[in-house]
Amino acid sequence: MFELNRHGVTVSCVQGDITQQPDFDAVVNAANAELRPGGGVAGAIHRAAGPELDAACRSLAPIRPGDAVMTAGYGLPNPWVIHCLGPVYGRDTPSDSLLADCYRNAVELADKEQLQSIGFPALSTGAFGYPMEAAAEVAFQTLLALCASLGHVQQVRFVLFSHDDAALHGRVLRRVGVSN
Ligand code: AR6
Repeated sequence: MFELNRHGVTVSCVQGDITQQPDFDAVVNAANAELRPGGGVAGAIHRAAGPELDAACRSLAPIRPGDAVMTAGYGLPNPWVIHCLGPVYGRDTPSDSLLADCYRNAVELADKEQLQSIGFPALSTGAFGYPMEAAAEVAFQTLLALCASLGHVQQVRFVLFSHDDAALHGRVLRRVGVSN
């Protein structure tokens, strides 16, 4: 676990499952454009939330790379889910600015809805093929630059499936935090 505080916002990296973060107001779904269950994070979130989530998503789809939309969490331990469509690495271009849009739009939506805490998976780093270290740099640069403008969000947690991915995110967060 590694964390740093910027302008009253704590940004942390932990190993775990994004569907098991009961102390957070919202978790972020690594969605597909149609907001359907799919695999990876999206499959896990829809399994935990149940069929009401799939029904709620229908009127919001399709979304475009970089977009963020919000639904209730239904069977999840969180009241809210923010669904982001990350870029397919190298196909949706420029991939770095589209990935930055995801993080910016998700955290600004959470703040607009007066949420205090938001948990992210490593968007685009699974089926969408974004190299993890490069993705983590985009994520932390984007989020640290936003901290000063947030009025409600106080906790941003990155939840990584493996210990190695959590350790890598901790290293990148420390590095980005020193230079930003
Ligand atoms: N908790 C935390 N991290 C997870 C979990 C979990 N339960 N499950 C996977 N990861 P992905 P993408 C990690 O593929 O690349 C889906 O099929 C995983 O190891 O979920 O944005 C959708 O339907 C990886 O590092 O998201 C879309 O079509 C990261 O989460 C497409 O995949 C993201 O992996 C989205 O692809």
